[in-house]
Amino acid sequence: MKLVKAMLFAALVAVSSMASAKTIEMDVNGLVCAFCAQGIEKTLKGFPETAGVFVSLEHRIVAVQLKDGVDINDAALTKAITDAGYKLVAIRRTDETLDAIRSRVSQQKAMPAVDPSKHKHTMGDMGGHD
Ligand SMILES: [Cu+2]
Repeated sequence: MKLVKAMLFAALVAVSSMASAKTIEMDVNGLVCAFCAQGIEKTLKGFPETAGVFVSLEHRIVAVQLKDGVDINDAALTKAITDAGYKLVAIRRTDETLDAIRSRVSQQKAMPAVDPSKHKHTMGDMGGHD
């Protein structure tokens, strides 16, 4: 009986922590210039679950605010970002708003800049690099 209770508790915790995640924060490598940011933003706004997107080139952070009660699974996120030409390094789910993430990230030290001449975008194609 104890085991059943423990399992039930674990299931409840899992459900409630899933339901409470409002924002997905991701570390993404390969974001270099404003076109990268625009491309990734456009890609993520393509998900019907997305309420808003925040991209910090300086910190290689991409955050997706979710609509109420929905989530985008890790596999779909990984595929979208990989297909756009970037590398998804980490995924975190939080209750922070995009504004909270924006202000937290702005306090952090920027990553070393990547030389934008090392990559290029095709005009009109905002996603990924050659
Ligand atoms: Cu770029």
